[in-house]
Amino acid sequence: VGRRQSLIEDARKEREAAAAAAEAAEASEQIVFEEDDGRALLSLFFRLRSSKSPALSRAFKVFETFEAKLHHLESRPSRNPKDGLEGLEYFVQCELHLSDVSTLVSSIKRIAEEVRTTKEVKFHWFPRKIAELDKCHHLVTKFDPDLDQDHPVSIPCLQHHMYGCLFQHVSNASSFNLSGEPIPRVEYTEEEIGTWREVYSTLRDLYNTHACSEHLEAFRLLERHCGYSPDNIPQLEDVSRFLKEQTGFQLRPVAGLLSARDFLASLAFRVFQCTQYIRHASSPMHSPEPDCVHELLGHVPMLADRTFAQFSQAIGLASLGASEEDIEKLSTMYWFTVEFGLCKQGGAVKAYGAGLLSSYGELVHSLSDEPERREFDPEIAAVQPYQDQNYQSVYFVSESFADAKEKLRTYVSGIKRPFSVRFDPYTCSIEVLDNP
Ligand code: HBI
Ligand code: NLE
Ligand code: FE
Repeated sequence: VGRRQSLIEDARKEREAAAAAAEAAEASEQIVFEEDDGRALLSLFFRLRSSKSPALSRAFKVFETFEAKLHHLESRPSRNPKDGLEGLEYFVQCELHLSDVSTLVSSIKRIAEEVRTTKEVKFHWFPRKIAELDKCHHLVTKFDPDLDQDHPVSIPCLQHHMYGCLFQHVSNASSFNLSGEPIPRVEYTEEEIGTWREVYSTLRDLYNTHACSEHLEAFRLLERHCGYSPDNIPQLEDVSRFLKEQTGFQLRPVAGLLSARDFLASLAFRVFQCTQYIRHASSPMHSPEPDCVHELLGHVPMLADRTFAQFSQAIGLASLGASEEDIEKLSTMYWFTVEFGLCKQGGAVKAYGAGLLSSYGELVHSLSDEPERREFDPEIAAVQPYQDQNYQSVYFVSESFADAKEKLRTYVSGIKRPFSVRFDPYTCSIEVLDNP
């Protein structure tokens, strides 16, 4: 009796939860989108009054309708005395689209009794078309849209490091879509241009001895063709056009730090999400968060290199639909390569990480005697602890980008996903191939 009581209690709770979820889904379209296309492993327990075929075949019609892949099916005589000798209890495990789970469960509830379920997300939704990246800008830091719209304002969540006409940057980013519209131009203030000038002049001198050859070469092109100079903060639109010609990478304005999943997903499409605002004048030589100095001086020149572009896209492709754990590892590896990577060149060690190339202080520190330098190994770099508020104490040194790309390929092939992905450059979309 105790067991039956608890089953009934569970069934009641399940009904209430389902009703609440349906109500929430109705109230917010977003929930439906979030679950769109992901896959779920669903375990179902239910009871049919009769073991005769109509009840059972109706139940199986439901699984068929939702194209659920049956992984496990088990039945046993019902323990409910009401069912007499006829009834059976079923335990089914199946795999189906995440977005179909609630409809399948409610369909089963119409024909069966004591339906109980548990669901496990098998993989997360990810964009398949480049236009779907417009749905991938979940900010990790939140802005207050009620802030003064006309005056330069500080950004509390960025720890007062940045400032500028925040409203302009946020609205540029949140309304932007990738269907060919140009990135809105920003008018920077004299003070902002002053900050840029100071960082630009200092870094430019240092690049000759500290930056890798790929960065130096692209930087020369950017000065010649893209308005890079101490007195001008280049516009994302112009830079994006330049990059598109070099490696097919394009820029997309973004309002701040994105979730690692969203940020990495865009790399799969050769889209780089860039902030447009600039760091605060009081700390020109280092900013813990990305800003346009970091994007334009650090990332952009590197994205103009063919092999580096392939490396970046490979991390992005590996992240699509990956588990939380693998996203964490990929983003840590991104940190120690794309952001803070060093490489060997002509017998010396040089910087290629954007976080180094945009920070005078850390660029000097990274090649000094202070930090530890280790040979790049993705397995190790993916789990190396780091902090993001100050200089790194460990850096990873690659033999070359080609070598880093090869090592990444090996690492990525060890990541388990129930499918594989391929980027189709003609349609800018992701082909998904089911792994048997
Ligand atoms: N978002 N806008 C932005 N810029 C980044 O560099 C960035 C991000 N979100 C996450 C992130 N970087 C890191 O987690 C990477 O390691 C992926
Ligand atoms: N520390 C870098 C800079 O000052 O430009 C930014 C790092 C962003 C991850
Ligand atoms: Fe960055």
